[in-house]
Amino acid sequence: CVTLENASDYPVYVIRHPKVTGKVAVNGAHVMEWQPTSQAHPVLYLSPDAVLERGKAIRGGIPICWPWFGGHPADSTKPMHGIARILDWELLRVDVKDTHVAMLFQLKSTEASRAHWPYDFTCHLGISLGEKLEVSLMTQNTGRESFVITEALHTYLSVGDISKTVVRGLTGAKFVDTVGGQHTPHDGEEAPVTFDREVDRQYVSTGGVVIEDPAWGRKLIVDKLGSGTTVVWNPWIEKSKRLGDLPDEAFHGFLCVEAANANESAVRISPGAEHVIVTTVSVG
Ligand code: TA6
Repeated sequence: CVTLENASDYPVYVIRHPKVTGKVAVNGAHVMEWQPTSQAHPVLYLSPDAVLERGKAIRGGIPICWPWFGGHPADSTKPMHGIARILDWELLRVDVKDTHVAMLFQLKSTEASRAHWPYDFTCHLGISLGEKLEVSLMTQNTGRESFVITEALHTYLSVGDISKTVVRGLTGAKFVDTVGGQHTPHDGEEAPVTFDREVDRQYVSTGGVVIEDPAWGRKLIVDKLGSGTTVVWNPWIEKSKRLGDLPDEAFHGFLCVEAANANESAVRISPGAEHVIVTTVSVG
């Protein structure tokens, strides 16, 4: 049901279960694929041009952005979206149930991580793959000084046609528009989120969203816990052209809806304390 495949020194756990198929890369404990067998269309989006190399982020699935979201707050030479998605995690356990497969990965601070971020931590990533996908990221401060993190479970979702897709659940929520490197605060809008250009918004919101995909006649429901920020992103054509691991026209078929903690939702974790952020994805 869960086998480790290691083509060209890139280990990936492959899940084949009556209810679900999936792939989780050791690099970044990255959920690359999750597909309920009940679904004709893909649910997570994975770029056909994704680069599968250790130490590099994968374009698609669910990148773990941690311990910072976006650029490093003080040093632009550090990796975009932190270090968790480019380090190898250790698989601690697998549980195969009739309805789902559960996996638990661990990342502990090392000399390599301290070179980028000078704190001691243990992270656990719990993944449940079934009709519903659940991903929970636990951060434990194992050091002697508090630290502050920003984070995102950066979920790429497949849709039939982005120009017909509508995201509901963020009405009235304040947001920061970060298109083109700006960081412009906006008051909430009454209209749902639609797409006719690049969208890159960090909403102040603790609730879930519903993604209506009329082209494929289905809804995707993203819920979350422990998250004060919801990020909605579609690169549209110009940014897609600039991303070497994404086909130019791929923007028509995906969006990102991310359970995050960014901006004012940054999380301070005291020595010995833990913090958990959870996202779930299901098909309506
Ligand atoms: O979550 C949205 C975002 O911050 C966008 O600004 C875009 O940069 C995206 O993440 C992808 O980032 P990446 O480093 O994975 O190319």
